[in-house]
Amino acid sequence: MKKLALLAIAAFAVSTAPAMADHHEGGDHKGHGEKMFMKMDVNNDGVVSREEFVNHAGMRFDKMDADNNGDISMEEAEAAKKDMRKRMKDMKEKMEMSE
Ligand SMILES: [Ca+2]
Ligand SMILES: [Ca+2]
Repeated sequence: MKKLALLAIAAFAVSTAPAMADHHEGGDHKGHGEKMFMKMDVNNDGVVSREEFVNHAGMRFDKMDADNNGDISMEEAEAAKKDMRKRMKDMKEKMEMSE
């Protein structure tokens, strides 16, 4: 259980890190944390329960575990981080283009 909690925190850190990094670049960064929160708040009761948090982290874990062997290797973690950065960048570019 302790391991799972640590993974949940790690997954959360990975998911929020790019948003924080973007913070200094200016542009449209508002609402990202809120969106993230709403995504995690599956039953929309305004709070993220432990279960919702762990579920979300679990989904993230499954996504990161590219070869589905039940472990996230350093490579998989790095790949997920890079993938996340790329997606954030794509999203940002799309948003800027649509303006
Ligand atoms: Ca909730
Ligand atoms: Ca793996």
